[in-house]
Amino acid sequence: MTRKNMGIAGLAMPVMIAMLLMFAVARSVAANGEPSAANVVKIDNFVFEPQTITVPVGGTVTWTNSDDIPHTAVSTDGVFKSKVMDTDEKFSYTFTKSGTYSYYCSIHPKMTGKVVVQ
Ligand SMILES: [Cu+2]
Repeated sequence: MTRKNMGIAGLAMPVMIAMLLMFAVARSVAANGEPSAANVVKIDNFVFEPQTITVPVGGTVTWTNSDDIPHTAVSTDGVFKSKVMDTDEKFSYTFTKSGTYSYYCSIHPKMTGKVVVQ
């Protein structure tokens, strides 16, 4: 290796380590700050996806409206009720008791889904 190459390697190493550290920090922020992808119900094309979602007791489910028309998520038993979600709006609810929670879209009642808390 020439002296010039050694210089580049010596500079590149700390930069790479710094980038790796920044990547690790960004990842841990995403893991703690945002709801995990597993607890997200996406609404698109008049469908709740996944139609049945299972979360632990104390888990939070976040509904995200990815459709270009408004939807809601309303518990059949009145446990939770979102406001009307326009495109890209979200609604979250934390489930503190185990059970099966059926819900539907009050604007389009044929849209149904289920949250299983266990
Ligand atoms: Cu709807």
